[in-house]
Amino acid sequence: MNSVALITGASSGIGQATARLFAMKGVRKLILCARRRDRLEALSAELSAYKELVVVPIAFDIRDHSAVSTALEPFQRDLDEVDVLINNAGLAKGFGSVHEGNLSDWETMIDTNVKGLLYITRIIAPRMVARRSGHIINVCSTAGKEVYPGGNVYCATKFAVDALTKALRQDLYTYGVRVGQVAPGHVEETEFALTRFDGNAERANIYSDFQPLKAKDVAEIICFMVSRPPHVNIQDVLVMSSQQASPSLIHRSGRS
Ligand code: 8X3
Repeated sequence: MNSVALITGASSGIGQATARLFAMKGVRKLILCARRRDRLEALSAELSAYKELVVVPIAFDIRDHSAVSTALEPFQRDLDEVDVLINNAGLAKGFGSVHEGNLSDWETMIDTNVKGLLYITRIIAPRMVARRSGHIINVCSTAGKEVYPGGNVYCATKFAVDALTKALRQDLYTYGVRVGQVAPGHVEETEFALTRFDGNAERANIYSDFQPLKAKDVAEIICFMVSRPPHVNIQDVLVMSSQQASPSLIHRSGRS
């Protein structure tokens, strides 16, 4: 994989696992974006073990359009080179009914999961169109396929991601730019549950009685998608652990 990849939400979970796997697979340059500079720098230091790899860590809050533009401004030449964009940044906040919902949580999810994805895509996609090549992978969710009680706004943002993947595919396929998504169910080794339950470790303890996917499982799928020959576009991969059959059907029979 002699490519240049940009990954959002690279400081943890699926983004971090994808960065590690891409590094191992020999990508030429990794542009790692996330909010937390210290974590990005730690990951960059770890990946500096790959001598041929150039790592460009860029810290910004994807929810803030002007922060996105300002942070990316000095990196125009790196951005011009991006062959693979992984729109991974996303989160869930809250797990209640709409009539009791928290507006600030809604805004955080909509701004990150939908608007943030659009801001980055609007910057990278025209460069891919100009080069007539590139590959965009969005990280969707089973929550983008089916709603479940308490999921409401999070599900709505992931339904939006699902729609944007389809729309981008239609917009870009005649320009040689591939578009696809992976829609995972429960994934451990991420901050998903802790963020959803506002740092409450007890409530976030939702993986103790079944084996969910691991971040690396999803990274491997992303890696497979982007390493297909140029005539192959994998548009959508819905993936859950063996013990999960839908967002709310989980066989809590113990961990493997
Ligand atoms: C993560 C999966 O089911 O908690 O997107 O929404 S779920």
